[in-house]
Amino acid sequence: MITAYIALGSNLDNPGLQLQRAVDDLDSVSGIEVTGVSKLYISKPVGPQDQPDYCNAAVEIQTNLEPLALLDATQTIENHHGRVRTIRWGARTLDLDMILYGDQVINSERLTVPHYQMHVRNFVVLPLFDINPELTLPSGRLLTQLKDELGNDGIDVMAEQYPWL
Ligand code: ROI
Repeated sequence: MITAYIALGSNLDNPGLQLQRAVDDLDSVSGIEVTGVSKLYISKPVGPQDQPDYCNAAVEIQTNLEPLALLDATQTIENHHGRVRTIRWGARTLDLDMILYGDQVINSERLTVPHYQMHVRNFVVLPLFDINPELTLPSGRLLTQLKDELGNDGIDVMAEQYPWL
């Protein structure tokens, strides 16, 4: 079993509910067990500003799926939530980003782990910190240090305890 972390984001079609359903969807995949859920956050869009605010969260999972099989599973769930890939950095019903997969570093055509922008996104780092404040990245960096650097600009807690809604 590998411990992995997945970041969740949505800013369309009842974002909080999209994320809550996505947690259940992940847990119901054979080979995935959700073992930790962050608080639910609301955050200002990073990138194009002409889109709604986001809901963000993260989950910890135990999985026996290989990285690309896990990616397939998350993309299937995104598609079931009506995800349509249009413009880069545009609004979306559901985004599931594999942030960490054990302590593996992966650079393949389909997958980059750790997520290449996690260290500049407080909407990823704060939820991870809720679940595991002791987390160390494969690079040796401490999550707590990243969190202190990034601060709380543009992000607020919407709900503390899962189920959030
Ligand atoms: N901005 C916020 N606040 N939250 C996200 O999940 C998010 N996801 C994205 C982009 C468009 C970069 N901006 C975001 O993909």
